[in-house]
Amino acid sequence: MRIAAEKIRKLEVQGARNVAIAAITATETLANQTRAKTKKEFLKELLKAKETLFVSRETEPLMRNAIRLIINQVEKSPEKDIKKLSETVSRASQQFLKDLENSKERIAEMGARRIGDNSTILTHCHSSTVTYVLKKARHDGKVFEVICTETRPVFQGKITAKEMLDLDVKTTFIVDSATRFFMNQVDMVVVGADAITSEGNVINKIGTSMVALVAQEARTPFYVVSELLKFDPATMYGDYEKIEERNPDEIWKDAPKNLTVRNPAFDVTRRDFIHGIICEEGIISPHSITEVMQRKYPWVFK
Ligand code: RUB
Repeated sequence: MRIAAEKIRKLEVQGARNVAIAAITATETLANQTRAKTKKEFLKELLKAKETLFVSRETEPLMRNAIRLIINQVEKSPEKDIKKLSETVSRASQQFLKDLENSKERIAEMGARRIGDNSTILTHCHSSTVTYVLKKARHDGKVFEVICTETRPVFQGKITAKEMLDLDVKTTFIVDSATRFFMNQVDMVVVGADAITSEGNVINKIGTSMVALVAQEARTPFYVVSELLKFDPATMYGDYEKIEERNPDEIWKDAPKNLTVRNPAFDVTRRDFIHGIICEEGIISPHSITEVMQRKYPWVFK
């Protein structure tokens, strides 16, 4: 479990979806290899794993929703036998992963339809959901260009750029601060999400809100592609989504002493900047997120 959490913390596993998948897989492995003798011990192990995973990256409600759902299945099971309980974890994990995969396919189908033929798409950071939508659009025969921001400080834009080239998509790589310079050539901005709040605001890689601001000023449509389960129910009850602040070394390794270097990993894009959230339920307004969640995933609020 520690190894999985370390990989997540160090960004060896990157992007909300991949983080959630790695956490689910690690939880399933832990349950399969447990030495617990009683249900109480088994639950204690699972809860400890949950803590370790949750602190590995703070702004990842998809991971939190998944792990909570899985542990909840064990808590409410009348079963006492450890083998059976570990099978419960496996079943819940596999079901979650399957649902996640289905959501991705639905998002790709609808998202790909929104990609205009001969259009230019700008994206920020690396979102596996965004690149999957673009892959689907490509396979559907759409011709488009992509502009990728490099995404300081750890350059996830390079992952996006390489994936686009693998799809034979004409790709341009720019520094983050060149976004306004190119925005007038862009037909649509598409970004992923790490978290969605009850007010419909979206948290994604640092710089996303600046891209949204620039897109609005240039009248360029700005879309978010996201599984609904990136919704954070705690925001509904007053909590703010925590913004992970990473090691300043990522920005400047041997920075002068006494210099303060800050490294927030994410920022908040207000719903007014977002044309639509492309999710498994269709293209929805960020304003309707809580309603859609209550209809589709009522268990999230329990
Ligand atoms: C990645 C990032 C991605 C979202 C969505 O940040 O902000 O846009 O996580 O990704 P980091 P996905 O590299 O710090 O994890 O669509 O793959 O869930």
